[in-house]
Amino acid sequence: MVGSLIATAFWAMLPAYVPNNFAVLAGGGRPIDGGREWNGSRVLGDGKTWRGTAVGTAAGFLLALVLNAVNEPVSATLGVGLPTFELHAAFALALGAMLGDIGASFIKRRSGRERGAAFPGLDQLDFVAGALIAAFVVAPGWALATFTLPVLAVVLVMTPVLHVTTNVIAYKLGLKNEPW
Ligand code: CTP
Ligand code: MG
Ligand code: K
Repeated sequence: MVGSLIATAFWAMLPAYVPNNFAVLAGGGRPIDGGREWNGSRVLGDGKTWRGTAVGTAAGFLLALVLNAVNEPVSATLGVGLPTFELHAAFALALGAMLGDIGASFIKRRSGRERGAAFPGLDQLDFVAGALIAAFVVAPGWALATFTLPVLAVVLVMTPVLHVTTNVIAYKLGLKNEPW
């Protein structure tokens, strides 16, 4: 029961989990804010780029297609009815994750935090909030059927743990400048 909830939550959120990691790998190039400032601080900062956002969104969307393709054998193996992704739900999860992260950078800059500064709580849940809100707006029927309250509860507990773990690994591998 708990195992199938965790498997479902992890599977449903994978298209929202990978965009940030691909953005880290693809980052660089023109910042989204074009270097502009607002009230003496950058609007978003150099850590939010067009390339990172585009590659991250594409990676999340493509992963959803791959997950759909392997849904049957994986569901059979685990004995769990894993969700399949409607196309616009897949896109919403991926882009929403990136937009949540961008929104968090906007908040960080307004609160005087430089690029890369930690904001505990926000750093771990910004992309989850963005992905879930986007999914519920763009594909409400799919989102309601997939993110039941127990699944949502697992997502909110599991995500910060996974986020902290993957970022520490990316930091140790030299892919990220900070371990958060
Ligand atoms: N990145 C990107 N575009 C995005 C998100 C991330 O190019 N939309 C890349 C940047 O190279 C960024 C790195 O991924 O530096 C790490 O992402 P993140 O930790 O979100 O950015 P920070 O550099 O820490 O900046 P911020 O303080 O604004 O979060
Ligand atoms: Mg960071
Ligand atoms: K972030």
